[in-house]
Amino acid sequence: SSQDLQKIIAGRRAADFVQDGMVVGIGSGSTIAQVITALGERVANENLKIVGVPTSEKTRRNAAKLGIPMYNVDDVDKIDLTIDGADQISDDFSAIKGGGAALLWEKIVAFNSRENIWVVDSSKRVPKLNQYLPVEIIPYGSDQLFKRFTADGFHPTWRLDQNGNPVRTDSANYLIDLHIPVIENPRDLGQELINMVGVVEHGLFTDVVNRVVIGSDDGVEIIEA
Ligand code: DER
Repeated sequence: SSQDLQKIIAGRRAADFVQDGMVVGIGSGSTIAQVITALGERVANENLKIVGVPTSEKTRRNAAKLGIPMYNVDDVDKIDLTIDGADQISDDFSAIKGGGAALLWEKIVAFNSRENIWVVDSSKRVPKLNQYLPVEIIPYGSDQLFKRFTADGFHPTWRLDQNGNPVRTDSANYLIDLHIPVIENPRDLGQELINMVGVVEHGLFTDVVNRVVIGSDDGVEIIEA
């Protein structure tokens, strides 16, 4: 599909920002899968020397399989560059992330990185954030939180796996997706959510990204945030 092609060209272009000797934070999702493939080729063909830091166990496995040495965020001094995907990016470079249930480790890796690049296909660009918002919560008290989200008008739904069981994140937490028509002020909403007891992290990423790589039917556009 056109979207798949956009992910391929954007992912491969984003991988070009990785330089020899870098510690690279590697994101999660299908767009980043293209980045991992491109980096794996460079490790194999150019003998690229990098250290990868995963944002999910799935990414750790996929990158290691392609010969990228993977280390935990606590095993490196600092991450030079993190490349990750996003579910939506608004005009002010806020994003919703977490569609792949990896938002907590993604945010931890992002905040320990000197530079952050997001790679998306053109469908992810919106004027204002308006898709479902993932929130990672501690299981104990999660039903109470669900009721509070409902009372607050956030229209919550449980993130369930294909068997209808609640998804467990890599940190063994639950995910609740909030459905808010338009998020006018992501910073304020993020503050409200992070202050709720039992909320571990949310999928609003503000004041994080430095550069966005966007695949479209006309090629790849690179925007400095
Ligand atoms: O969870 C995330 O934020 C991921 O980056 C992800 O949702 C992006 O997914 P995609 O590249 O498969 O659209």
